[in-house]
Amino acid sequence: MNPHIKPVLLHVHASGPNPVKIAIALEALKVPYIVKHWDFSDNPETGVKGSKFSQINENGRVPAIEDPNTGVTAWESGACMNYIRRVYDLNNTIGPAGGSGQDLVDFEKWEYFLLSTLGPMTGQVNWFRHFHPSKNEDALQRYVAQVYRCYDVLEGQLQKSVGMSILPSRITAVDFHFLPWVKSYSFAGLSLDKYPLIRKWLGLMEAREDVQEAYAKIHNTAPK
Ligand SMILES: N[C@@H](CCC(=O)N[C@@H](CS)C(=O)NCC(=O)O)C(=O)O
Repeated sequence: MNPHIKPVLLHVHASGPNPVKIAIALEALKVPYIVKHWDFSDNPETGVKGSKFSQINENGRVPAIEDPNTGVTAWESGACMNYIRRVYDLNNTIGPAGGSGQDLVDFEKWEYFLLSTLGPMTGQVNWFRHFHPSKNEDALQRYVAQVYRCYDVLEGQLQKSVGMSILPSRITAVDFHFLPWVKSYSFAGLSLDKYPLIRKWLGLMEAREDVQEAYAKIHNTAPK
């Protein structure tokens, strides 16, 4: 990576699954970055719902990035990831491996499946299991079933690479999107017992240096 590149500012919360995806991509591409932590409150100075952060992301959620090299601000993990890929993955190491129309669509369809379905459904399981103020078993079971349906689809896809990567060709940013959501299966009260290939893929992903560095950087900079 060009030594004159200034660090990208990555806005995070220590426990959320979405910001770490972007840290993994920055690690994989060796782009320097600085992590800034926010809490989930509406505190004007420190909260994602406060006035300071709303200048960066009016949707009040992390991740967001500010890139001093280009002046670009981005939010939504999909938009952040694709910005990073366009600007910093000039040799295409984490994008679709092939250049055909089908290769591009295959990348996008799995990316959108995570962003629109597996991620949000897992988020709802977490909400109804841990945070909803009253018990709502029907809602919880609805979302649990949806996540297991997504796991069935993912397990089927992983047969193509025997658990090595979600797109059969190689590890891509798609795997970075899925990792933190699938990794949190046990917090969501879910089991991978029926999903040997997801388990294998998760183990391989967790062993990667870029993944470990990204988690460590966010964890080690979190306010105590
Ligand atoms: N669709 C968004 C979701 C972002 C999101 O929900 N982030 C969580 C942390 S992982 C958040 O900021 N939550 C704050 C809140 O719900 O108030 C993305 O992919 O970036």
